[in-house]
Amino acid sequence: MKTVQEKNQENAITIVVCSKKSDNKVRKTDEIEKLATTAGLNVVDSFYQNVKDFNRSTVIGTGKVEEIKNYIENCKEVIDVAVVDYPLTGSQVKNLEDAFGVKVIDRVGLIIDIFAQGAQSREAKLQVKLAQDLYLLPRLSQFQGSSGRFGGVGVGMRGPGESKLELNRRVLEKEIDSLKKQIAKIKSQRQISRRERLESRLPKIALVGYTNSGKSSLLNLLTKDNIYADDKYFATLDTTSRKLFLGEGEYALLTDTVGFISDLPHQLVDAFSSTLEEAADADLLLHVVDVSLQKRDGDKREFEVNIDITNKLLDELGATKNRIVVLNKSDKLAGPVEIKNHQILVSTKTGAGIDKLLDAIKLLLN
Ligand SMILES: Nc1nc2c(ncn2[C@@H]2O[C@H](COP(=O)(O)OP(=O)(O)OP(=O)(O)O)[C@@H](O)[C@H]2O)c(=O)[nH]1
Ligand SMILES: [Mg+2]
Repeated sequence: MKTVQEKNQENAITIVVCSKKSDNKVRKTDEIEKLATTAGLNVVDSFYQNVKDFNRSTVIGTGKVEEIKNYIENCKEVIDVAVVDYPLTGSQVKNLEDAFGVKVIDRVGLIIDIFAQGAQSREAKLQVKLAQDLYLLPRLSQFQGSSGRFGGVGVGMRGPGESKLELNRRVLEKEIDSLKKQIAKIKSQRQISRRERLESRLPKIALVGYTNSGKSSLLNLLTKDNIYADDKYFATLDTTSRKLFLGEGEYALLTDTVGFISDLPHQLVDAFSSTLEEAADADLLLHVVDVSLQKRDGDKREFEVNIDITNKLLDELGATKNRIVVLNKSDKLAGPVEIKNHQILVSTKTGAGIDKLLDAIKLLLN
């Protein structure tokens, strides 16, 4: 049997748990698979269970546990990790690992792992480390046990917080405290430079929205820049600000930042709060939406659900300023869509609708 390091990629199965009436199996399966792929996993198969009465020790029922255990044992591929699309306690992870004989990671751990792999700036690295520590704290004993059992490598074990094996609770709490202070210091330094920016009287525009909606692509198009944009979740983890020319000597400062997702782990919201609040605090928000996500999701379509999720997070962050909803990727639409007030249809790929968007920006900033 090859080890993870030799294979270079871990094989995974995903397990989707639907517990609410609003949970959509197809959407959840697609999303967790895309997250797993973004984290570098090779998804071999997906499992699903509609859970009404929770099994306290394993979340999914004993029959499902047995079915998955048999699958893993008999699969021609060596399965390295089971990704559970549901928040698990430390003991639930341990019980599932005991049953399956492979590493188990939950959705929160997976998203934090993606952030851990992608963080570049000092601030993003500190924020990710804080999120990892906040996630780890209630799971410390389980983590130490499991990392020993499954080699301490691969998904869930990477990034700024990877050398946690010798930590105890007291050391971890101290580190959390120190990280919060370091992040606050960076924030206050940024506020000084922000004041400088305000003094230069440039209005501030922030790009917000669901991950993979095209925020970075829009910044690139509007400012003729070339920052990283890619067809995966959480391509952007660092805040980037660029000057945007609005015509006749007028400029604004356009800021791109981390994207949103349903059930964004609270550890990440807490750790990235300074970045997110600052974005939400701009004079104008461009809420970017991938309008090509037209699959039905209950009474709504997928892009409409994404709008609701983003709005909810923005409300939580206290965003009160003007918003333009930018319905992006119009080039991928098969037919016409209804455009509501404050919505503008664009494509950053073809440039369609961009002039109209710039007009709306100018109008709202004046
Ligand atoms: N067809 C089409 N693809 C687009 C359009 N805008 C962006 N994309 C693609 O969508 C993917 C995501 O774009 P990004 O700009 O990275 O999206 P983002 O919102 O910054 O994503 P995160 O930083 O990961 O949250 C990339 O592969 C882009 O090339 C568009 O108008 N049409
Ligand atoms: Mg981006």
